[in-house]
Order: sequence, then structure tokens, then C-alpha cells
Amino acid sequence: MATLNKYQDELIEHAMSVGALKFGSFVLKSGRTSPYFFNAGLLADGSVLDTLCSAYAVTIADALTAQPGLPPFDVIFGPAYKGIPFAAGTALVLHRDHRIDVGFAYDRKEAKDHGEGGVMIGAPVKGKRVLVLDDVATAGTAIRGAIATVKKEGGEVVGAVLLLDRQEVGRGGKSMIEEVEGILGGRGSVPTILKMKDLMAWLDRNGRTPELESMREYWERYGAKN
Ligand code: OMP
Repeated sequence: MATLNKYQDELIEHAMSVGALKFGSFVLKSGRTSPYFFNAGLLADGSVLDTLCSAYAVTIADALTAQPGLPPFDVIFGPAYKGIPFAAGTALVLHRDHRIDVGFAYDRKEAKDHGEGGVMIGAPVKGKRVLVLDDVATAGTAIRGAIATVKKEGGEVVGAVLLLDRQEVGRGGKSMIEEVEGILGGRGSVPTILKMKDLMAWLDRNGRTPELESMREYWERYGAKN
């Protein structure tokens, strides 16, 4: 079983206390029936946003010094809608607690044809090294879309940071992380705060046996074993 860092533990407990992380039975976008669901949209008060953005920031800072790790970047891109407050909050914590100064950018879901126009808001990404920030990844569809948005705007995507990697098999049969790392050019380019196995370690440590059993069954069926 994985051992959890303090910030991982705090995030799991805080997410459960606001109802963002739930155990039960949930039908996913993929059609799979999952024994857990993480609704990052419910991480919606100052205190839990602090916990989350601090966890993103420490994950990014550690990845920047790891081998293989995350290359340096200029801008964090948070896709609409949930990525917007998370990217802004993470840029703030990176500055305040880690002395890492980067811009943040986000997109509109509807392109605007007047005023400043376009789909992007915030720090310009054209010609910049960009880190995409997203919440939950299952098959990798959402994160691939965010990477494509930045590339279309002329940014170079050097990595992606995730709140939760559900560690499931991706669209091409490999693990989702491996597939996204393949697009981004290498191992270490997709650091994540939490993985499904971390949630299982937390359940184990807290004696939540029935939930852990359901998680194990799901893992056997859909988990990325490589
Ligand atoms: P992929 O696009 O397949 O990687 O799935 C990610 C998306 O699934 C998220 O952006 C959510 O819309 C949704 N989701 C969650 O938010 N939390 C979960 O625990 C599971 C899913 C999901 O449907 O797979």
C-alpha cells in the first residue's frame, strides 16, 4: 500500500468533508460504474481551495526538481470551467510559498467575436511553455482537449498536472498517464496529487473495508496494471 504525504491526507479528508469525494456507486462519462466519484466542483470555499491549491503547488514544485521530472514553464493553463479557479489559486500559492512566478491563463467555452475576441483569457500562451492543470482524469479525453486548445493558440505544452489520476486504462489500451506522457514527450511530465491507489491506502488506513473491497474489484476490472 502507498504511503500518503501530509498534503495528500489533508486533501482527501477535506474533500470528503465537503462531499467532493464520495464512495458508493456512480456511472462515469465512460459508462463504467465506479465505487467512487470525485466532484472537484464542490471544492468551493476558501479553506478547501487553499488545501487544494497548496497540494497542486507542492506537487508541481517537487516535479520541477525530480528526475525524470517536469520541465520549467511560464504559464499555467486551467481549462473552463473548473480549471479556472484552480489555476489562479495555484499560481498564487506557487508565488507565495515556493517563489515560483508564473502566469495563469484560461479559456472560454464560447468564442467571442468582439472586444478582445478569441477563446483565451489571462497570460498570453503564444510562444510560451505551458503547464496544463486539470482535475480528474479517467480516459484522458478532457486533458487531451485542454492540451489541444493550448497548442492551437501557439503555446508549447511541456506538462500537465492533475488532482486525481484514476489510474484506468486509456482510450488506446495503455494507461491514460502513459498515453498523455506520450503526447507530451516523456515520463514525469504528468505529476498528480492523488492516484486511485492513494485513495485505497487511505481507506485501508481508516479501516473502511467494504469500500476498499469495492475499489479492489474495480481496479481488477479497469485499473491500468502497467
Ligand atoms: P476523462 O475525460 O475520461 O479523462 O474523464 C474526466 C472527466 O470525467 C472529468 O472532467 C469529469 O467530468 C468526469 N469525472 C469526474 O469528475 N470525477 C470522477 O471521479 C470521474 C469522472 C468520470 O466521469 O470519469
